[in-house]
Amino acid sequence: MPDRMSRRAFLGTLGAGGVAVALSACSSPRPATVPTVSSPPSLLDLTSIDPQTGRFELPALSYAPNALEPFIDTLTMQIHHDGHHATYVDQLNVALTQYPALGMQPLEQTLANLNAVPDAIRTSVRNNGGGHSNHSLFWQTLRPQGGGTPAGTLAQSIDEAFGSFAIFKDRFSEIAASVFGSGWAWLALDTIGDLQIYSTPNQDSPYMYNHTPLLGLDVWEHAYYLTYTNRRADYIDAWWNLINWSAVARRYNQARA
Ligand code: MN3
Repeated sequence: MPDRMSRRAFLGTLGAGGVAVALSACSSPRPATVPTVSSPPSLLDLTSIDPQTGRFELPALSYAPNALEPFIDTLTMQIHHDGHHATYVDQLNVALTQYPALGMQPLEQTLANLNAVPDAIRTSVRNNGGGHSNHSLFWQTLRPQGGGTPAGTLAQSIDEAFGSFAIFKDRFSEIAASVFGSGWAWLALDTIGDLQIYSTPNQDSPYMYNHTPLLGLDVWEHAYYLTYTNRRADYIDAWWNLINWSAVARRYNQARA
């Protein structure tokens, strides 16, 4: 598969050091050299800095912690948002205290240029900044009574890229199930505006590849263990019932605008 090889090589040149497995979105062959495009998709900001304190903030959930029952239980939501996510934000702020200029720029820009982050805090920014960004998207793309299928341009693009929504769903679930250890599965827009499904380890983010994440599934055990114990596949199946497809489509349209 020359396309897959070229993409892996391409990702490697970006130097973020991740081991994301980029899967070809479709079977059509693409030239080995990625053509230059006039307007790559924009990296949409997910996080914001409190102007009063100059620090990154934990975003509030737009629904109650029990609103995603029975698919994600209340205690998991509380621990995940108020505990895990809050800790990523706190640790990111600690890392950035000695580098105020870095703390002023959008986190997504920092993640996209990790090599420019000082050695002393690069790992912390990667893990905690990635964690903050990833979880910020995760909450936004869930909603009570979610699920179903996307509509509009996103639906068309998923059909074109993967063949059908059903194939996309199967492939995404497979990738999520096969993450070894802790990590994420993603639907992201790559640098030439194609949809890609792949996984990242730990808290690595699609922004590290200059990709725009549209939908991410957290498959760390902390995301599901209380209800699902070791049955990650059941959690993945349940998560499809919560997806806020209009939020995903909005990001897709904004990134391509
Ligand atoms: Mn998590």
